[in-house]
Amino acid sequence: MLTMDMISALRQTYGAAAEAAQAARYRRALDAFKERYGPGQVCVFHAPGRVNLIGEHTDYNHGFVLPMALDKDVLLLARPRDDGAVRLSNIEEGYGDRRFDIAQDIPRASLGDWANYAQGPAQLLEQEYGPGLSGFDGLVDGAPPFGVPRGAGLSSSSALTVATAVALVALNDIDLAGPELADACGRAEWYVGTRGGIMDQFISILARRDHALFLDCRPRADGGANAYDYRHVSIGAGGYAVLVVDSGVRHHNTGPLFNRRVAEGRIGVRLLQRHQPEASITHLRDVQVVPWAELEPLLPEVIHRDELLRLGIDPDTILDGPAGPTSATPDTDRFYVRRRCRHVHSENRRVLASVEALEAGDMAAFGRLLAQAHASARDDYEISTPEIEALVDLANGVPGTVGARLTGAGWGGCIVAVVAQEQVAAFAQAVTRGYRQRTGLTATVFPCQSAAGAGLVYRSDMG
Ligand code: NG1
Repeated sequence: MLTMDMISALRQTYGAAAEAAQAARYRRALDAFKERYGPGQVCVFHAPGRVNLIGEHTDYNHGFVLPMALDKDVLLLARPRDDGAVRLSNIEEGYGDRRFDIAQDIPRASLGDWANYAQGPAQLLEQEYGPGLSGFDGLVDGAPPFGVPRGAGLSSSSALTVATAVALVALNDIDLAGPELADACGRAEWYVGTRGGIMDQFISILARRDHALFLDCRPRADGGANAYDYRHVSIGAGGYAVLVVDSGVRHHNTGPLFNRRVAEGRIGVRLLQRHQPEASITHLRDVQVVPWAELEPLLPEVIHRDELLRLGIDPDTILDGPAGPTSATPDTDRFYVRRRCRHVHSENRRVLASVEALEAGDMAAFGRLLAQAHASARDDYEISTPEIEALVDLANGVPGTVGARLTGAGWGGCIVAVVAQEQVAAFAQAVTRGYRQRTGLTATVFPCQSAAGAGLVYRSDMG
């Protein structure tokens, strides 16, 4: 039985139009929980995935991003335990059950195992807010069509990390919320082996319906390590839809490729430091105000490992922490420093210009920036694929498309397109049909209707 409380919680989280479908989904999840763990109280937490409008691979360089939360999310149903154990089931078959004990050093499950996304936040919270956190019995529901598509650059992994963190924080009465919680979740996710930034965790936690989040990923010097500048930017006014098109292509094990890009940015920083030791450059962000023409000559197009070692820069240790490139970088000796840094430098400027364009209602200008961002991600960051190129090309060919670009880490996954509202149906038809003709694959188009940020949705007393 769903109570009025639940209906109103669902409306607040997903909007009135989605209420009935979400109610059925929640009912199924609650039934599955009861079947697995028996009757009693249970809390339902949710954490949304996201689509990034612009600002790709800028977050870990302390740059700017503009993501938007999806209404696709991960649910975590949890019942507190008296001990520090966490038992996890998944509503989808094939995931298997997991169990771990919360500790300051939780042994990692094998690479890619879904338990790691829960173990990461559990370990970090125990280190920083323990000792002695209580665990829970949990059921995860990320099943389609409501769940975040996995491995598609829509941040399904961060959604699970964030859902686990909000559950542990709530069940243990930890005083941690907002940007501080998002920052902790960002660090917690390094546990899985990629050295990503904070974008995904921030948007999942701070999302506001029908708004994107303009986030400066550099912690503010004056406000402690967890103070960030951000503001919500209204999207959707003026008759435009944000559409996500999933290519259906998944590139597994992108961790090494991802970490490689992080390392190339850091090598760029180290080379710039050598030229300007007095400038205290710690991230590419520090040279954002310097015109690119001045920076370019200081950064080699490609630099070999031997040369780096000769300069006292060890690429094997440049990613401090658990997942250095020794363990996770493809074995190649070349680092493409100039073009990677050029992407980050130009992308940050595009994010700032995008916020200005959106706030001025200038969709044509925003569309041009999306196109430039795509070209930069493809040519300079080299993260596109033939399937993504086909989708962007098809999207640009539909009348009413303002702009389109790959979104997320890359190497497969999705594109995001901004399309005039009255062209949405025509867009979906033209793009899916064209994609099938060109590649033989099936693309899925869905609108980004942002849900509210992560947290407790509902507490149920199941008899
Ligand atoms: P996805 O697309 O979810 O793999 C990754 C990083 C982000 C950001 C983007 C690229 C994690 C958890 N996420 O996201 O921080 O760097 O790539 O813009 O590492």
